Amino acid sequence: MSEAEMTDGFHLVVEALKLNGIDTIYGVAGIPITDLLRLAQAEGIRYFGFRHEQSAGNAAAISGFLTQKPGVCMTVSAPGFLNGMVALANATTNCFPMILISGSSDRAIVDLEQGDYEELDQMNAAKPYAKAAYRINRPQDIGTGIARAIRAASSGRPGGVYLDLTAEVLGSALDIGTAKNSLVKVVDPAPPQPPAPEAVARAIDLLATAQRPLAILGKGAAYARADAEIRSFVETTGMPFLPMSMAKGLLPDDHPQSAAAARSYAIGNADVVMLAGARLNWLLSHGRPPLWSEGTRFVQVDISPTEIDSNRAIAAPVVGDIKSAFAAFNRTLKPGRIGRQAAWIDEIGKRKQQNIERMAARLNADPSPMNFSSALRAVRNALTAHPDVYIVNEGANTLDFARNVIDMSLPRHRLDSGTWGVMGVGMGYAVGAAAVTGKPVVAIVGDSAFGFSGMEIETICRYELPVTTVVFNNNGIYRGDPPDKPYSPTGLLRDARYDRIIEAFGGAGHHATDTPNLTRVVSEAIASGKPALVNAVIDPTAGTESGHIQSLNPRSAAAQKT
Ligand code: ADP
Ligand code: TPW
Ligand code: MG
Repeated sequence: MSEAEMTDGFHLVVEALKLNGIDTIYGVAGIPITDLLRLAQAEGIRYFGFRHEQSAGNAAAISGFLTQKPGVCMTVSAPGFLNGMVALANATTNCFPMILISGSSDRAIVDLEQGDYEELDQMNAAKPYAKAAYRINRPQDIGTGIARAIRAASSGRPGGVYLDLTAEVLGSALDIGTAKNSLVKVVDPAPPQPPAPEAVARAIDLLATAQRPLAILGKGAAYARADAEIRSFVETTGMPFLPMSMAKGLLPDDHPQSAAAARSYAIGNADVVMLAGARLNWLLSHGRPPLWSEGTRFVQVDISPTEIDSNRAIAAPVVGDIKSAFAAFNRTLKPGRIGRQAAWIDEIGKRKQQNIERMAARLNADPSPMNFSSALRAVRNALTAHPDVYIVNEGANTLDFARNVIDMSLPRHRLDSGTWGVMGVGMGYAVGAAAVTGKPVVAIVGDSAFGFSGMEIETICRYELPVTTVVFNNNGIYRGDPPDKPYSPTGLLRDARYDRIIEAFGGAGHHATDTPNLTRVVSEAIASGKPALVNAVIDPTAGTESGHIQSLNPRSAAAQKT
């Protein structure tokens, strides 16, 4: 057979990805994937090279959330793979579709632990943290392997899939005929899963008994792209709703039915709660008292059957995809079935008003140095002219305050620390969001949070991405140390100038110590469409330990029990 009739694993992987519409890869190059990345780029796939695999993986994960197509991250063996695994585990935890593809060493040597270069049994290491983990052992299986990875990542409850590609498979030759026949174009990777009609009827019947109904929308609802169906249901029923943080904007935060500014009251007093794409995990206090009342009954709409009853009995489970489920609710809904409960709506409205006024007083103060509220007001003022900006947010106080102060008006525009409350997603999410949307991104990050992925500022500058990073610099994790004291476990360098980091890479650095300046530089940075970093100086005494979750610190938790 002549050479012209042969192909190899490298080419087959690229063809299989392209055939399935994977047009972007995030990664870090090295043996054995360097040539694979070169070939992918030459064949028209966009490649974003990072400084650390965790950020590349985070970019892939958030691309998955934003597009419903698995984001693809490629890494080298053992250490590169493990760096990427943190992002894959985070994707699985947050239900984002992602595929981590790592090159691996010689299986014969790895399996006998004979000490190969970058030796690790990657597939088995990945299994506990991934939705699925597969290995491709023969070049003719590349098409099937990639098809299985795509389906596993995006169908049902989405998650992270690990795909192991041995160096041997990449380098193996295969005749073109066999190769072409082995490719698989995945048809309908995430098919709709409509709920049973009885489940829909049961949910509507339960809601019809409610005096004080409440809808809680989670990031699963945002992911489902059922924006119109959900809006129609919420508005037709007139029921108040609460968005979880990454579901903010699914209905605009200034929607009259939003109960966000009366959250505890609404949760504590609702008699029927409809959860849509939101788990009753720690972020919702597991559905238990004291936040929740014992008598509340639940409708839960979720694609994962085992999510139901995970923390509390669910009276009306609706297992299916949210788009189909809400379409079915809207068809089933008869006018007047679920009443507008005037007293309930009025009471929520009153409490909202009180809380909004209380917050306004804090927001309008202008202390020097700036605190979280005043600095966020300044950033918010810069954002009002740009509602299409994607917001990335991580930190403790920086996260808690920004979630409340920065209103969202469009779905899937707020990307944050998510289910794990993880630090380090910032720059990866910013690159991924800019890459797949082409829209400006503003990353609002604590100074500690920024440090976890800060070197990706070089990546942002290299690709000239429209990302403005605003570092809320209070000299520490939660707060800064008092002057003239040794650094404590939470302290970070006093008065660090993070803005100078981006200048080293040719980006625009800004140092802002007051609110008018902060608004001005953030506005300019967004309008420039170029990489920028704003060092926003925040009072080092302003933050509280652990932000809003101090009750989870073991010492506070123990004190509460006694
Ligand atoms: P949040 O943190 O916003 O409360 P969670 O991540 O806890 O949200 O919950 C997301 C839920 O959404 C998961 O239980 C997941 O199974 C579910 N989910 C994801 N996609 C869909 C979909 N298309 N339809 C229905 N449920 C979905
Ligand atoms: C991967 C623990 C939670 S919040 C935080 C850490 C280190 C940083 C808070 O400081 P920051 O924000 O960002 O300066 P602010 O505004 O309160 O000062 N490692 C990982 N994830 C988590 N969550 C931690 C550690 C943590
Ligand atoms: Mg800080």
